[in-house]
Amino acid sequence: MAKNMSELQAERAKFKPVLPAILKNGAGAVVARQGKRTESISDQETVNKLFENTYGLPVVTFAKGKNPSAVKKAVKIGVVLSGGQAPGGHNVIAGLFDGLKKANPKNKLIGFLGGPSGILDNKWKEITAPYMDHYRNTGGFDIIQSGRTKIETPEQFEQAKNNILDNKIDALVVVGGDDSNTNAALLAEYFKKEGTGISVVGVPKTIDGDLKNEQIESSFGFDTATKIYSELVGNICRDVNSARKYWHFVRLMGRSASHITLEVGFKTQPNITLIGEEILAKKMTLSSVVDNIVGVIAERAELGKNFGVALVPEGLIEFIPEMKELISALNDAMADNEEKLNEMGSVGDKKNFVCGLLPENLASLLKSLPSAIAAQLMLDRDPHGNVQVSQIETEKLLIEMVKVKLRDLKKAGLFKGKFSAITHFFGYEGRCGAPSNFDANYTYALGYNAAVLALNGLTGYISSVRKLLKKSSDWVCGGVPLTMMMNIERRKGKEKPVIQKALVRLDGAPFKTLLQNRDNWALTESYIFPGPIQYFGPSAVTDMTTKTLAYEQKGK
Ligand code: FBP
Repeated sequence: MAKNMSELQAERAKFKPVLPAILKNGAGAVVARQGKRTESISDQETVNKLFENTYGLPVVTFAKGKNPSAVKKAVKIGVVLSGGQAPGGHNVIAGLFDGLKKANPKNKLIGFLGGPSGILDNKWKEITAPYMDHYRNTGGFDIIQSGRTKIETPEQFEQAKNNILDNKIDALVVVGGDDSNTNAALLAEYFKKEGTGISVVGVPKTIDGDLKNEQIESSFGFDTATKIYSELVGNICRDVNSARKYWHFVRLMGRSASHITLEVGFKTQPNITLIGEEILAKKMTLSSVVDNIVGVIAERAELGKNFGVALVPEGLIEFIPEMKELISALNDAMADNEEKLNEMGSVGDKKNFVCGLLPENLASLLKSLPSAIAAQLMLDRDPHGNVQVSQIETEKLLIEMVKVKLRDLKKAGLFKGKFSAITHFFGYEGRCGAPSNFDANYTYALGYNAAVLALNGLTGYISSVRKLLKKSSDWVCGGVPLTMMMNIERRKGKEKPVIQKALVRLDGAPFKTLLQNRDNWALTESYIFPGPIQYFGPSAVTDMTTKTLAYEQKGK
């Protein structure tokens, strides 16, 4: 066993991902079938104008056929890992590496270091076979690290182009979420406009599960991360059921979408599963969200059950209309006054300054929040203009408000129970876990497929591997135009083309399944204890993927 390697890692190193049959013989045995011209999901005219050279590309599906031109010339490909870590990133690079070497042993793969800033600073490392082997089937992005730098100014686009041309790179593969793939689309457009011949191909990554559509059934990492959180939440459910004295409030990552919370809800069946998208659709106030929680706590208390588990999506705060309005106004005010705010030392000064810029109702809402939450709402935005919801302790805010309401109910003789709460936040714990069999196979296929897209000279596409509920050998491969997934949204105070996030659909089968069950789960102890991810053993345990995918794909 190599130094610094656990027993599990040593065994996992031997795992051989099973490629979709269509990719098995390499790029030379695959032809790209093109579908019809596509349109962006909305704002077609504006998106078209912004992507004059890459708009409207057809969806591509790979089929068997001889393709000598994809393997003839030796090429050099650059890869970058962008944004938050997600289990399986190393296998994307392994698939890319193997796909390139199978096509032509002289092909080269280099990895830009530390995310997109590596492209701008020209920091890279060649991925060689022994280096790659050390990382196969492992979690993390440490093979070349990641970062959230956004390539946005004209100078940065020019710098990226020059560095890529100087390194004689033929194609760039961007492994990222919606924001990073938006950046990939912009780079593809710029490189095409400049006549560089450099292809850009994206790979759908994010534990959040919100980069998906008809052709992208799931982003990678969602499967493993939700399995890790479900193990932890299942353990808490069992602890709660054993001790019967605490309420546990668990905030789960997922930024703007509640897919992770919903999936963990299915896998563990806790008493409360809050879904941000539902709260937005029902235009619920913070106070009414708290009333609903209090309702369940009080009903359980009547049954003598002063315990339970509640799941809270980390993006919840952004879904409550009044908070959403406040965050959006804060985003604009902070973007317009970035320099001034940076000069201010104390949070109090910042709050006073910002309150002066907000409409009266929003200023008083900000002032009414506990000071820790107000400070967390005013933290710096990420480079894409997103509020950093991972830093906002919504579960603590909810508990404080629940306590106040229960105190009032107690005074009125309407609550005779006890309420003692414990908080958790699970996010970073799941992002670098060793990929499940599903994610190990899926990411390897996505990377290999990205190599085939690049070797065909395709640009402005995201790697698409479909029919994910089938055996991996039967998966369908191809590419989806990035512009097809775009719309116009307000970012950092300006209208921008971005890939639309796939939120939980309230008319979708996963959410409807929650609706059918949640009243029962609220008052009973229907908890499920999924236990840790299994890498060895019966296929029903090792190869199953998410309930979300199973419900979404049922009947398709
Ligand atoms: P990506 O969208 O880049 O995959 O990141 C997802 C995520 O894990 C969110 O769930 C979370 O809110 C955020 O990253 C945290 O970001 P950071 O790692 O910068 O703290």
